[in-house]
Amino acid sequence: MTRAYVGLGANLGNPHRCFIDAHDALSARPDVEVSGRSAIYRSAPVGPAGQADYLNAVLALDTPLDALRLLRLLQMLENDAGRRREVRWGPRTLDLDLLLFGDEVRSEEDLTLPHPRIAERNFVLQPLLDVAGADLRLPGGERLDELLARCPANALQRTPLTWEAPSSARGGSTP
Ligand code: A4P
Ligand code: MG
Repeated sequence: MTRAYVGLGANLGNPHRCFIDAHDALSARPDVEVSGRSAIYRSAPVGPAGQADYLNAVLALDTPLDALRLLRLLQMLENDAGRRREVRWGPRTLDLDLLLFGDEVRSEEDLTLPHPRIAERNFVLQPLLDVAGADLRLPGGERLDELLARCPANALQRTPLTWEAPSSARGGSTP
């Protein structure tokens, strides 16, 4: 079993719904256990101007899959959410980045671990810290809280959104 951390980002369509669907799809898999969920944050877009704000969050997963198989699964879930790859860093219905996969370090085009932009992004570091705790170190030895302290301050706001669908989206109130 390997502990992996997955970053979620979305700013098109219904980002909250996409987060819940991805979470539920991962939870339903026999080869993935969702072992931690961050708060859901709203963040100012990094990349091309004129995009809507993003929702960002992080899930901790325990899995017997290897890193590439997990990445393929995440890409399948992105496609299920209607993801189109058009503009780099452009708007998206759902982006699932493999942030960390145990202590694995690799730098192939297909899969770079840790994810190369973790340290530059407070919308990744803050939710990662929520689930992993400040003591988690990257394979290079850096502590999350130290990385966050040095990270550029990009507007980031914790939302009250949860990983459960609002009752109106479940088709009615429960008794
Ligand atoms: N790839 C390599 N390593 C990884 C990894 N660790 N996890 C490859 C996931 N994918 C990895 O990804 C491009 C290629 O990276 C894939 O073929 C994969 O095999 P993509 O998801 O198709 O394209 P992308 O997401 O547009 O590019 P990229 O470089 O992953 O963008 P980022 O870094 O994810 O940035 N602003 C805010 N506020 N919040 C956001 O979440 N996200 C982005 C996207 C830009 N601005 C944002 C946010
Ligand atoms: Mg990506």
